[in-house]
Amino acid sequence: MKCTKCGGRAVIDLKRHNSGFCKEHFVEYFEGQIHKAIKEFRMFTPQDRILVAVSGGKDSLVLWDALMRFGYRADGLYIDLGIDDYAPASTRKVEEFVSRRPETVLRRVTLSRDYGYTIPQAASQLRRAACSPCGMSKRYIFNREALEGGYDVVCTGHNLDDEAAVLFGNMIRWQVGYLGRQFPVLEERDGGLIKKVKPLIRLTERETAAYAVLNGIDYMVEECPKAVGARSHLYKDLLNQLESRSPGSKQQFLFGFYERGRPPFEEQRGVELTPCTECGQPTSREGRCAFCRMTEKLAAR
Ligand code: Q46
Ligand code: ZN
Ligand code: ZN
Repeated sequence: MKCTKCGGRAVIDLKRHNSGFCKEHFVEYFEGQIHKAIKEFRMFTPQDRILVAVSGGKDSLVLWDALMRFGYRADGLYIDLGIDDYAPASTRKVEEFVSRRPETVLRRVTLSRDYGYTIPQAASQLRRAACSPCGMSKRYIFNREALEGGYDVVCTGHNLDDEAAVLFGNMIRWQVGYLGRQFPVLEERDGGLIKKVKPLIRLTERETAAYAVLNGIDYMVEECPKAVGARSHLYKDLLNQLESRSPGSKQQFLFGFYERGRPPFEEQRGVELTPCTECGQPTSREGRCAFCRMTEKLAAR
């Protein structure tokens, strides 16, 4: 296959765009899609201080690398979740990444040291699937670290495949509250909720992996062991089957939702936020936030 732009040898074909690219033009396409998302959804400006949530996986490391390369003021935040062998291996990937880029600033949180629990402990004590306390802990810590560090925006590495699968799951169960909030930008809210954005929203997992390999970004290939059997995998498989028969469907599904499907659900939003009486972070309930209630339960057991 030939590069659509220069006629040279293509290293990747992108059926949904009906094109193929050589290395140089794939990198140009990939970075162009990030710039386009940042602009289209008004994610941030060069003046903003950005905190990138990094896990050691390809998406977050590629995102952080690209933002620094574009000249944004982007620092990283890594949370050691204490998950079996996965956490130490992820930590090593992030440390390696940082050691090759001496100008980077990495904020680190270790759940066991800083909050007194690990995700497997929380899951077994609360008798919940690991992703439940994990998701809550990550949301809480991203916001808290961003506020304490004086950042304007938190960036996560969610891509087109992730968001299409989440949308599909929310539609299957008609989670109208979640549908209203599903967007590449969640604006800052009074009461201390920092703006959150997803600059890789126009790119797929396969494209991010290709970009990482072409740019020598070494990442954690193994997935979190707690993700095994997750419903999101089933949704991704189904959407990939659809995509292979009808290229472009996934993007139409997600971006069509942003443009035309989401507005009626958006009206469901708008709950008031008040500061948690214990930690001061914003919460939608009176009194203590969900995170403080969870950590209290863990401490009691
Ligand atoms: S890290 Fe945490 Fe994920 Fe592992 S426990 Fe679930 S939520 S799968 S992105
Ligand atoms: Zn080319
Ligand atoms: Zn709290």
